[in-house]
Amino acid sequence: MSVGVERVVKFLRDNDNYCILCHKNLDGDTLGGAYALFYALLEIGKKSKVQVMGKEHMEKFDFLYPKSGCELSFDVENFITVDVADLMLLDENFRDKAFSLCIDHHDSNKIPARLKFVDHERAAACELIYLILKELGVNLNKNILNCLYTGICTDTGCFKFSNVTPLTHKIAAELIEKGADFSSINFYMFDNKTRARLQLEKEIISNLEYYFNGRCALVFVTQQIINNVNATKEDCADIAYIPACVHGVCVAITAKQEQEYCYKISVRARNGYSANIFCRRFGGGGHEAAAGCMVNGNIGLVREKLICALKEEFLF
Ligand SMILES: [Mn+2]
Repeated sequence: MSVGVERVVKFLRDNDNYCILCHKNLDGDTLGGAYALFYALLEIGKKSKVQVMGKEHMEKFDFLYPKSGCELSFDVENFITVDVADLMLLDENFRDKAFSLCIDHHDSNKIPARLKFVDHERAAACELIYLILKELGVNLNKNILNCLYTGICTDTGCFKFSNVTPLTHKIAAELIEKGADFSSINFYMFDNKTRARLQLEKEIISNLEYYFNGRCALVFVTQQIINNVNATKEDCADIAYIPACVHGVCVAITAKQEQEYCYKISVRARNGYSANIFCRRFGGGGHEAAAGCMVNGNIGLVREKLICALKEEFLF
């Protein structure tokens, strides 16, 4: 059961010393949402810090971080998760914390928090953060504007995914009106690419496999491919959209090798096919249009498992 936004604001006003947790596989929504909340708490005189999992770092998100000096030292009293659907998306040493507040937009949310502000109809956790900050009545300064805009544009694929609602555009319009650097943010989030990334895209395109009259596309991205083109972890982000943009493809699967016999599967689906339902067969999940799971085996076995599941689930 989700609480109302007034309850969230009461909690934030009545307490202090927050640690805001982002999810693993850092993205613009979890980081932008966490820092928007951080900057807002700073505005109302509360102490907080943002905790990124492991040593995850993506250069393109560097502008979201505060300039040194506004990080205060304090003993954490309250843990808040932003955009985190599952405890497995937190580092082990954070999984057993008592979570005071969970802010999320995943249908599959399983975080055992005292207060849950969860709405799967919101395109991004940053939409929920926006609603909280409006209710809190803080001035949306430049840092907050850019953080919220980044979360919303990245989680909606630049306002193109089916999760976009009229509210998404209304919020974005207000952020732009107040001075969010939308044009530069969109360029760095979507158009600017390293040479290694372009080489990786070339490899992905040449390794695409098509099934079921071209309704499914599948690609294996092995460690060998990644090493050959010298791609960093950041270069490998968001590759799942590539097979999904092929004409006629309704279900697109990207299988990225994590270990010798373990593949991280990212599914993109359209036209009534559910990526979430497909991934749940393998113990994963996500949204209707985008979901993920892990599948073990060598390439041959993983391919067989995926194709078999496609047949069973979607009656191809
Ligand atoms: Mn999100």
